[in-house]
Amino acid sequence: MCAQQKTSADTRTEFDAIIVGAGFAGMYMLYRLRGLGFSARVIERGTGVGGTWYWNRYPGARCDVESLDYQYSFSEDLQREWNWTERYATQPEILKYANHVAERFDLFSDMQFETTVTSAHFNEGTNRWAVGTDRGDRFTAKYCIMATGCLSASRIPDFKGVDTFKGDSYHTGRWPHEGVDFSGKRVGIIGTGSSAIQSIPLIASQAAHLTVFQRTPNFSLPANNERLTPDKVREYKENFAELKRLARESPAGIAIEVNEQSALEAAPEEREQAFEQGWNQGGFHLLQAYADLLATTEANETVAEFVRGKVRKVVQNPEVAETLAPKDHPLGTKRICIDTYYFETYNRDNVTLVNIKNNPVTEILPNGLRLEDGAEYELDAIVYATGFDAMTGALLSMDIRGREGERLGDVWAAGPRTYLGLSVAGFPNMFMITGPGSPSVLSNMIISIEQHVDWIADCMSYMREHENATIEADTGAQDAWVDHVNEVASLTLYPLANSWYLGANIPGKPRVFMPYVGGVGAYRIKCDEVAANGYEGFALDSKVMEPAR
Ligand code: NA7
Repeated sequence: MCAQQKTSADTRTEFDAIIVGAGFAGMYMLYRLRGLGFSARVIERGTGVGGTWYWNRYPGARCDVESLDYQYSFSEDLQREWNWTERYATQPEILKYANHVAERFDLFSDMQFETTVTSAHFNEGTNRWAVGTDRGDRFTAKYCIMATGCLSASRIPDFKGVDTFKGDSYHTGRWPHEGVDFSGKRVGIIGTGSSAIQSIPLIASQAAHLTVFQRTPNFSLPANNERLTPDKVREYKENFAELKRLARESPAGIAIEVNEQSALEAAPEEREQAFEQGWNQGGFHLLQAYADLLATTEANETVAEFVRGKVRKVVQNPEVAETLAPKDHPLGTKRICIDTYYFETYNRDNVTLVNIKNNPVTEILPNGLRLEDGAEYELDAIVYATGFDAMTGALLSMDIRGREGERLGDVWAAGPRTYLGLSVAGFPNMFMITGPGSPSVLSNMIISIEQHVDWIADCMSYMREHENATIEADTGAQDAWVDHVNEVASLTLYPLANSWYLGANIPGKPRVFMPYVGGVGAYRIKCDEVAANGYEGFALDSKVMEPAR
């Protein structure tokens, strides 16, 4: 079935809630609201569900959280009937899962595809949101729920001449659905973040030549991906409820045990052995070796040097190895990448690494690109693996206006300010799922999505029961939360890196550490306490009742 056939045939324009985005957040939000008897419409720009997994179809795209951990936990039947095949699921498999969920719970009938929300204005007379789209729709809803994703506004830097390129160019986050054949082509890839690190080995195996333009080397750990055995899957399924409980209470939304010992207290040989074991286990396991690896620069340096040593061992050309070995930020302060044969790829004859740290791309030419020192590279295809306007980009791409017509873009001119990452003062009845100021990208996204969706659904039920027309964050509570988010971030190593967590990848974007580093478990307790105390820090208004519909 194609998306046009799936898209809602419903002609209503008034709903209890408009949900923007049909990724994992929007899908589960719709499921919960339906179950509670609220009317809702999901508006989605793409032709299908899946969000990140709909858009990021570049070769080698996989989740960096293990598949058994990266799945919904709300339905026992769903988890029992779905079987992941690999330790780290590929993008096609995750997209298949998203479609399975949408079909299994009949979500498509309340979804509208190929539609971009362009505006959302709060009407103080009716206490309703007016939501406009690029197709001319005008919806109204009591609630406007932003399920727009943290990494959905893809970004090509404004290089001079981007449009003059005569070959084919692609952004990893907007990959063609039909795939790309690079056979016989001279390909250039700009960027060495997670998307590049996953796609480089596959593009290199196909292209005539691949030139990698690297501004900042990244720490990358081997996935050690493998087929999941039936025993492993059975064991996970049998312990599903307990594992999910542990994940919800954990710092990062994944049920893993961390050694309580300090890396600095261990003897060098013992430490080497512990790191080797973590490295061989694959993925983020290396970080479990000691409790303080992400806490102090000294402890961090022990593991960072271990990883640099691995790069030097794998990459045969010492100069290339040194260029690939990250030294400008502590390990983990930029999103760690999980790879399959990334560093090995630089031993291929058809791969060249170009360090553009102090010699940036100055112009895209009709047949390639030019660097600041005048060097030119002839290319048949360019892959922009240049990332996203993270966390705020998708929200600010819409004209969102709250009380007195105030624009979200103006309110956030110096960086995002939210209460709990869920709500913004002055924007009543608008919720964000995994918004800035919540653990979001520092966690297993599905766990954080479910927590926010459940909190929002409970809040809407509470308001219905108490006949509240609006809920709105207090400015004081919001200020206190923003201060807390900043304070805990300042106690960590995160601010030491120029990361997209800080908006540092976008020239001119205010440098504010956007996700909440306090941990998923502690954050959940805080949100639950707020709700249990009658939505402490929010103003609930019942003076103006909803108009009859
Ligand atoms: P990332 O992680 O933001 O990576 C983008 C890469 O592009 C990164 O290496 C950037 O270098 C590079 N970049 C960005 N702008 C430029 C310019 N102007 N010139 C050269 N290089 C540039 O995006 P991904 O898509 O790889 O991954 C996003 C997340 O998806 C990832 O963290 C996982 O959570 C999944 P920089 O480091 O800024 O120097």
